[in-house]
Amino acid sequence: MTGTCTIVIPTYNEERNIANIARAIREAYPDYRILFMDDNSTDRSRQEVEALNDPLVTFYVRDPDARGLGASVLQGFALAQTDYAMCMDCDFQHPVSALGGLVAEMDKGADICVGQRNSRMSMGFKRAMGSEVVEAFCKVQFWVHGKQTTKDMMSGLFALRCDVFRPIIENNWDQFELRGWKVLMDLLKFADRRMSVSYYRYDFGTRAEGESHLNPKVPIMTFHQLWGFGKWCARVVAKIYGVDYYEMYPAERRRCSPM
Ligand SMILES: Nc1nc2c(ncn2[C@@H]2O[C@H](COP(=O)(O)OP(=O)(O)OP(=O)(O)O)[C@@H](O)[C@H]2O)c(=O)[nH]1
Ligand SMILES: [Mg+2]
Repeated sequence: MTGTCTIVIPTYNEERNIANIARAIREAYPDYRILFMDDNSTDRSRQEVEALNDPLVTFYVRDPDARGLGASVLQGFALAQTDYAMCMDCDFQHPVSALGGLVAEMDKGADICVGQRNSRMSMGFKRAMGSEVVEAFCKVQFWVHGKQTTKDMMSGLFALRCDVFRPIIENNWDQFELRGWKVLMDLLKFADRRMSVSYYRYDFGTRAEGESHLNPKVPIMTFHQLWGFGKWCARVVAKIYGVDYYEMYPAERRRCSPM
């Protein structure tokens, strides 16, 4: 192992944030590695990172046929060569000042440290309430299926021990929601219930620059992660949003009768 922590940052067209976030992390944490997992951005993201000329920053261009936020983060975790890996967004919604706190929790012996949002209100009232309701639903499903839950299971900021999670990722790759956004939830489906979980609270912010990538497929994919009843809910949500569920999940066309 070389160094303590790799910060895995999934990116798509983040030219207005990408160099700023790398600089901010480097200024605060001189020894952290930064691994941008980029899904073939069409803007100047790559040039922005290359101009930094920082040997601890990697711009990894992913396979265009295997795109997905979930896949990007999981692949980044599997590639990390450090004791810990942590994921965060590129747009400063996750404060750089929180990263050291998560690593300090990991140093105390945790297998995973979840960044716990003090409030979700920066997303706006409607989205924050929706997020809380969906999270409660997820927790019930996890409980019904005998799986480990955590606080803030949909947090996009969390750190983990690479030696514990690399085999989980490699052994279950095809079962993850690879285009989905709720990576922590996906990992918890396969993690040992006895693992040690710690928390670090932080203030969730608003996007600094650039445009949001959130779209109606995100809640559909989140429900799809939640076994049979979740998949049924995903089909209902797809219908509400006018999204073709079977185009998203063609393999299920044969198994389920259309609604
Ligand atoms: N690799 C990869 N990264 C993505 C993809 N979609 C989004 N991202 C990145 O995932 C992170 C979260 O996306 P955001 O657009 O910030 O989503 P959000 O935080 O729900 O939306 P806002 O609150 O409006 O910022 C950002 O760093 C994006 O660049 C994707 O398809 N592939
Ligand atoms: Mg964001």
